[in-house]
Amino acid sequence: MQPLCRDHPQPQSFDRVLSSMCTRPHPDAVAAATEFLTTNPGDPMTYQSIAKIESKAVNLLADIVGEPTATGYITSGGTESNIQAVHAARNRSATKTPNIVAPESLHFSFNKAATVLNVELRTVPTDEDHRADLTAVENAVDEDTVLVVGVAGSTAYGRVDPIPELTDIAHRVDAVMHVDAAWGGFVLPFTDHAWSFAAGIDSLTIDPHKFGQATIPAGGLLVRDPSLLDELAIETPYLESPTQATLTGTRSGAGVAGALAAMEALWPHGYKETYERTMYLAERLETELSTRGFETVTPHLPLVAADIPRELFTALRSEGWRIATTADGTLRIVCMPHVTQSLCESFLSDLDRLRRA
Ligand code: 0PR
Repeated sequence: MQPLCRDHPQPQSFDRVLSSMCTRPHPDAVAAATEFLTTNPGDPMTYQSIAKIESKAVNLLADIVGEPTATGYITSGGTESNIQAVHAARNRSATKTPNIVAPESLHFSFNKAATVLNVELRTVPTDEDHRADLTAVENAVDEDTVLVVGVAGSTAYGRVDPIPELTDIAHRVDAVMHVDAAWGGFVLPFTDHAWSFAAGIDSLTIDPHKFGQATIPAGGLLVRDPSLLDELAIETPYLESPTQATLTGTRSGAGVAGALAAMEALWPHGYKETYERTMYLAERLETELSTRGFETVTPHLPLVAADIPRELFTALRSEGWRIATTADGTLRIVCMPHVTQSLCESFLSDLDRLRRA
């Protein structure tokens, strides 16, 4: 049988992709996703096997973050996880004028959460190393603060906020401490930032469809105390299961099955190897770019930022390099698992040629 989309462009190849936080999925994830394409974890009493797979996937995510008793669900991605974290925190509080406090390095999904949930978003400056400024956070929280955000692997610079200190600040005003580790979650266990939920984090975003090498869509929302998830429960009169905590109704069984398969194949050794290889590449790229005289931001996780002239950026893009910039125009290269040494070398050689042109 001919594929239905035979007249359309080929699906994405990862050649020359240095901008994405997604990557080529593990083959086991592709096989599992294909097998479970027609299942709906949103109706767990009807689709019982995918419901069991989801609970295994959540348990494995809980192991990865070092809090085996954490609970949660597989979301459609970091955006849904962050929205639901804000949602749960808002519902948990009695205040009529809720606010959330986050460093300006936050992902824009929190702006969506604030708009949809009618919560005030207070963003505070980061320090000179692009991490949350603790004094600024301290000054921004008050008795109406329902949630404090810490980013663990920021979208622009791959920075990790001081999570234990932010947690103290959050708990002093009885707010939920939420960590956005959507991108960083699968590499943090192998770094000095291997703090766990034991540090008091209440909720966490960790996305299998980014560094977890799962198929899209697969995000993760975890909570330390199940009562926080109960804040999201909506009665479901037409389903056999009584309540639902998810934002969407019908969900992708493919995403859930792909997430479990990827994590079973790669946790912990495969993820550790991937982290070591991509971190090495990020450090090499940074050295190479700074040797050429570009101002760089030292990578803490596998992400390099460098100030290159706009014309050079445009020339590289027109040669097919998929590269992106931060909000202030800095080149940002994400060393995802599909990024290899030869890809980096070929990027640098194109950059050298275009720079001299
Ligand atoms: N939190 C953080 C820290 C993120 O970096 C992202 C996505 C999210 C939450 C939201 O996750 P979802 O996109 O899964 O809802 N950051 C990337 C970005 O906005 C997303 C991305 C991924 C962009 C792949 C491009 C791409 O090809 O830049």
